[in-house]
Amino acid sequence: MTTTKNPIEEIVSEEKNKSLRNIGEKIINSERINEAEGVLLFEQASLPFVGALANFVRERLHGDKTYFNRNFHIEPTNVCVFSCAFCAYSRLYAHREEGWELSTEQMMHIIKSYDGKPVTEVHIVGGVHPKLTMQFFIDLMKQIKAHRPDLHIKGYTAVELDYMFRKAKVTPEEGLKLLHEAGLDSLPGGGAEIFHPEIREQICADKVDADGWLKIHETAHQLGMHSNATMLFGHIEKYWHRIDHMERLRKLQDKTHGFNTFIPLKFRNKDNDMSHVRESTITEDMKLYAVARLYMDNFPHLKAYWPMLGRQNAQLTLSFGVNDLDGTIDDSTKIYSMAGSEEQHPSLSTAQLVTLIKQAKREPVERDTLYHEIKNYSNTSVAELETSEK
Ligand code: V47
Ligand code: SF4
Repeated sequence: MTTTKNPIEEIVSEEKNKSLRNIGEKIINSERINEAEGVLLFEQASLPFVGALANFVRERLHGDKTYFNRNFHIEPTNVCVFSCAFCAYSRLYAHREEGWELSTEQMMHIIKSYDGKPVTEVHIVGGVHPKLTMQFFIDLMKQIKAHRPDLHIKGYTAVELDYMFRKAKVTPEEGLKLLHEAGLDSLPGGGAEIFHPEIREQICADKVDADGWLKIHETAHQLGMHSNATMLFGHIEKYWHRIDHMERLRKLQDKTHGFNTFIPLKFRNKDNDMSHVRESTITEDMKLYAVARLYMDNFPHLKAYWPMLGRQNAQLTLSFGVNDLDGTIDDSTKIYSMAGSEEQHPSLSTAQLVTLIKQAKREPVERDTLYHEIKNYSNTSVAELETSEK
């Protein structure tokens, strides 16, 4: 009797490289790949091979569903005590007249400008300002929640939190408890960059190290909060630094299961101290997304952040393991436009985002921050959406 192979079994069995064939079989059988195998995928696998496997895993987990949320960003300040070499956005305190510092009233004005609009999340992230205290942010969150209790506050990278806690002389546990009580619902994934000290010391030596970053996320998870994790890729790191980074996250996720999403962030080189470093190609980017989907087997979601990649490349990632495109965002973030992203005013209406996902033959699903489904737009026409957004 002959058994027929399904398309992915066919692709794997036709692979000439035995080690890659073994990896492919492991993926099909839902077995975990190890660090050496992760590096091997970067070094030796073709883009179609990793892409097909990543797409297989993505569809096994989520079918065609592609999530997005309706959110907006508040960036309280770009004044920062740190000097990350890749950052085009921050200004040192001594040059703060070139930057911005929003007052609580100005931030509440932004919050109120969304009154009546169907946003579910505010993402608060910015520079590490030496004069802004933990109490300032506690008061801000209390005011946001008093005005709009339903709005999920995803805020403050582990870098901002580490500085806040050290200044307030509290432990991560004490600090996170206070912020959580004041209204902080979850943590964004920023500040992770590349964990390995060989790279971290060259690109962001003075901010929280890998253990400090991981400790803050672990503590948040223990307190019942969820978080995301990022990786800044495509600069001076080697393949094994990427795998080392993902391995540290995978280990913590085995322990806490508190991460929602892994978000690879493509390095952009405009107007920063790493402008001499070339940016990665789209082919390299797609391979990174695919390997991330295969390696991060305990992360439910893989996100492509479209303001940094550009819309069409973000659409392409949907064939390389990605199942989340972040959100509508609303022109409220500057971190990428200042570093050279094509998206100078990142803003997509729901109709545009839904169209982008449908063009890629996927199913657009609006979610909240914790991935509860709000609405499946498969059967909603774009005309209907455009009318409802007027
Ligand atoms: O940590 C800064 C990155 C991050 C550059 O959790 C750059 O949902 C590329 O973490 N080229 C902050 N990247 C933003 C962030 C984020 C964004 C969207 C969603 C979420 C989430 C988190 O921005 C920093 C750094 O890795 N970044 N400069 C640059 N030149
Ligand atoms: Fe400051 Fe963040 Fe920019 Fe680093 S990446 S300099 S911590 S704003």
